[in-house]
Amino acid sequence: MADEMVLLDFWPSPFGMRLRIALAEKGIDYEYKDEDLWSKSPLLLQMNPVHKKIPVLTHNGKSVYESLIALQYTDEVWNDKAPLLLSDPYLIAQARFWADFVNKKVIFTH
Ligand SMILES: N[C@@H](CCC(=O)N[C@@H](CS)C(=O)NCC(=O)O)C(=O)O
Repeated sequence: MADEMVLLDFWPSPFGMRLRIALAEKGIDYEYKDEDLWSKSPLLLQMNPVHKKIPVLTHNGKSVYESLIALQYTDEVWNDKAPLLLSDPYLIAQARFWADFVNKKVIFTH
């Protein structure tokens, strides 16, 4: 049975963009649902009850949220397709630095 993937997102979100890029790199098909962050859907509230934020990746009905955790999950589940991190520990550290930089410096609030 094929995996059922849904991405709850908001198109300008850099956090959602991370996941969209990773899913594209890995060639994973998914249903895209754009959220209205000013009127959040019951699905978003149900799937991310802790932060109530996008992006949320649902995989066969189970939700994964926080974009870096969802990226890591994607990389672990589809570890045979386009690894997201290189094997050199220094290059991995650099990639993690920039991921952390986006977390700390890119702010989207309403
Ligand atoms: N640390 C979170 C940040 C996610 C985030 O800030 N999402 C924003 C959109 S870019 C959001 O859902 N905002 C709605 C809100 O704050 O209620 C992640 O990496 O997934």
